[in-house]
Amino acid sequence: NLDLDNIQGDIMIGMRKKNELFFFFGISNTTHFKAKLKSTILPLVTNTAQLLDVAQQPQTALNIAFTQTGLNALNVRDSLNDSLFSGGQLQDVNNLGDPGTKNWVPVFVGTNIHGVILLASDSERNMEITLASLKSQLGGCITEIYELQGAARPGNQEGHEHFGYLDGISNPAVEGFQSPHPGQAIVPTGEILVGENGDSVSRPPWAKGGSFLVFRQLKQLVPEFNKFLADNPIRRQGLTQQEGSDLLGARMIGRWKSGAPVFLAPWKDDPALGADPQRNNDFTYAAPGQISGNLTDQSRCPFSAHIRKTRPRGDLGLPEKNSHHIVRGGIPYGPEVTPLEAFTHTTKTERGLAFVSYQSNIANGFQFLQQKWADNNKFIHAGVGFDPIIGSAQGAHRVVTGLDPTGLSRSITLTTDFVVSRGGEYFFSPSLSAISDTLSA
Ligand code: N7H
Repeated sequence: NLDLDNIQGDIMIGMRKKNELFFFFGISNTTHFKAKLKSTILPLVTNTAQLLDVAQQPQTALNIAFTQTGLNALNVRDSLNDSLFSGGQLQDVNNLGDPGTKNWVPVFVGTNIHGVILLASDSERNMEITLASLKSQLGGCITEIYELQGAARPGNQEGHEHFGYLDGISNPAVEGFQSPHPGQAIVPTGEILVGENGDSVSRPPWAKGGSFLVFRQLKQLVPEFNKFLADNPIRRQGLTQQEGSDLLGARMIGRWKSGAPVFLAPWKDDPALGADPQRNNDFTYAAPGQISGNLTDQSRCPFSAHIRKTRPRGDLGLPEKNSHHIVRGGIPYGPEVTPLEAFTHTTKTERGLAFVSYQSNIANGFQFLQQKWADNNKFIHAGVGFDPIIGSAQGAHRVVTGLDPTGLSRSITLTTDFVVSRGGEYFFSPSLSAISDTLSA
């Protein structure tokens, strides 16, 4: 009984187009912006029902979200009661493992961003036309602060992030909305949507059906990551050097490049498994016959693997009742690795992931996964080390164990962060009725 016409489309299913553009803006004239929000922007906002129905899908989908300073600029005085949102991401920097803001894009160091418009289209040209028309219509009432354009990678890399791994496989199913694939978490509606069943925080009534949007610009050092794999192959009889390197990479993520989970395919990639939604997420880290995850065994998947750190599945007991799930959106940005970059093992032009996550509570969602799990070398127990992909120790070297299946207690010291945070911001993605009746009123 969710009102799918009223919930912005990116939150639960994602706009899923080949191109996506993030346009960050400030509000310079409140009265005019409110009028334009209602007359120009609201009619373009894509809701969830529209994305579900192929016949209704717009050529260019649009969503919009606001920061706390944006709500202030709109004279919306009610508190959403999420202190991380109210403070903004800059105030949270020391909890996220970033080495301060020295790597941050300067526009994120501050609280001047009032909102972000997300545009998505299979046609880059249509997306740009929509943006140009928006800019000209909003010209008198906003300031243009920043744009980041993302795109699916070319050819058979479509759907894969820049390190080469298939992404977007595992997102939770929202109760009452989606029926889960095998292995998918089912979460109460209120874990993702504010004011819905399972969200225990008191919210202003207009916030119902909205969600907090965490944005992070995460730079990826791809040639450096590839060199690390090439230099440190897992050595095991029967594996070539290349296969040993591929195995190390797969164990850092918890999945092979095809998406096949290492827990189900521990030695070699299995592209048929990776491509099969009935099987590629169907595991709990429990051995056959066990009812929860096995906290003594990482032979099939390291405890530190990115997907095990950020969703420990049965390791925290089954059924999976913890409140730390997020819905991930986002898209790769930046060009493909050039031959020169590959040859010199050095990134020359920035590329990475325009990371987006949705949750009803930032401290339980994104921040928890980053701080309490990925950056915590004692999670899931002492000796595990950092998440080798996104774990961060304020720039210090990171020790990781469990990556080498031929010596599970061996630790590896990572002297490079292959993912570098360029900062971001915390937003609220309101329902369409909140836009029309509260934010533009
Ligand atoms: Fe992660 N990667 O390519 O290495 N991620 N991630 N992530 N991530 C996942 O299962 C990646 C980041 C989660 O349900 C896959 O859909 C990269 C942040 C969660 O089993 C791959 C970056 C956070 C899951 C990557 C990045 C998370 C997940 C496998 C940054 C939260 C699902 C595809 C540049 C704080 C776990 C899939 C589950 C999966 C990669 C960032 C969280 C390939 C490169 C910041 C919850």
